[in-house]
This record gives sequence, C-alpha cells and structure tokens, in this order.
Amino acid sequence: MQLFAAPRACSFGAHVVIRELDLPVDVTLVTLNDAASALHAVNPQGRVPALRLDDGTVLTENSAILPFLADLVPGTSLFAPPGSVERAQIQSWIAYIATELHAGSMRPFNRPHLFSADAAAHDGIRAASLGRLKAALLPLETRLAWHGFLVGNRFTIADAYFGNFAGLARVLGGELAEFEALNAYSQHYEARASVQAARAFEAERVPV
Ligand SMILES: N[C@@H](CCC(=O)N[C@@H](CS)C(=O)NCC(=O)O)C(=O)O
Repeated sequence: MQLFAAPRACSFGAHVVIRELDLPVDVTLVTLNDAASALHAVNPQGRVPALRLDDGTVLTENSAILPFLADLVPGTSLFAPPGSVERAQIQSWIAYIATELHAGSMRPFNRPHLFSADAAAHDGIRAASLGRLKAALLPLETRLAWHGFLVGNRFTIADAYFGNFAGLARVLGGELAEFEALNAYSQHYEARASVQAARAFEAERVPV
C-alpha cells in the first residue's frame, strides 16, 4: 500500500496511524498545487491523503482512509468495534473536523482566493473565517478541557487526525490564545513518538 501525503497537510493523521500501528504502508510525499506532481495520476483532484491499495484501488478522504487503516488491525485501541457507540463517536468527530473545521473555516481562512477572485475581498473572507473557525473549535475545546482525548480516555484515529489541526492554535498565536485546552492537547500530540517519527520523516524527504 502507498499513502500519498504532503508535509504538514491533513494527510498527517493517516501518516500517524501508519506509525502507531506499524503498518506496511509506503508514505510518498508530494507537492500540492502542482500539475506535474505524481499525485494527479493517483487522485485527479490533486488532493491528499490518497491511499493506493495493492490491487490499484485508490481511496481518498480522511473519513474513509483513517477507519480503513485502523481496521487493518482488528481490536486496535485506535478505533472501536463495529456497532459500538464509541466507533460512532470517533466517526462523528472525524466528520466534524473534515467539514466544519477544515473545509468550512480553515480552507477559506488559508485560501480566500478560492472564494473570491477579488483580492480586495480576501481580508474580509479571512476575518469572517476566523470567526467561523473559533466557533468550530469551541466544541473541541470544551471536550478537551475535561478529557485528554476526543473519545474515551485513549488516543484514537480522531486524535491522530485532529492533533495536526490543533497545532493551528499555536501557529495563529494570539488569535486563538483563549483555546488553552487545545494548546495543551497540541503539545501532548507533538510529544508522541509516532508524531515525532512522522514529523521527522516529512521534514527530511523531498516531495515528488
Ligand atoms: N475532504 C478531504 C480534504 C483533502 C484536502 O483538502 N487536502 C488538502 C491538504 S490539507 C489538499 O490536498 N489540498 C490541495 C488542493 O486542494 O489542491 C479530506 O478530508 O481528505
């Protein structure tokens, strides 16, 4: 299997799951927004993560790839049994992060040009997105203020995914300073062995 990922992108959660479970998956780093990148032959949308299976099938979307990887190790504490409430809660957070947080507020914040060709409108889009971002982060902050992890009392694929976004609070500094639990959670995430190994790998390799 081969995971197509980009440094520090939302594919990082899948990379961490691979490290946590020691899965036999080759991680290939690609350059985003580059039509010449090898990624386009795999995912015509040019987006990561993309997981190519041994039979050539390509899976896209974090909400599909993260559970698929975890299910390769039945009974792993990173996920929960089919039919369980915990499994639904883990999937619920992944869906929330992918839609409300990533696509709904972070994308317009980081890439306002996708939403208006008028450069004069970009500051307004970013300001509005920051408000949406804070609103989207609030349920996560509330959860993390009382619990160390998103579901139960252990690290799951939802944390593997969200931990990379949580670093945003530190990147944006003062803008998100009130999210104290998020900042602490991010520091714990970055200290995890799997995260450090994945970060080191992504820092050393040159994307293709
Ligand atoms: N809904 C997708 C979003 C994937 C996505 O937007 N990935 C970004 C990196 S964080 C990307 O590949 N961007 C390049 C582009 O949109 O051209 C998922 O959760 O897998």
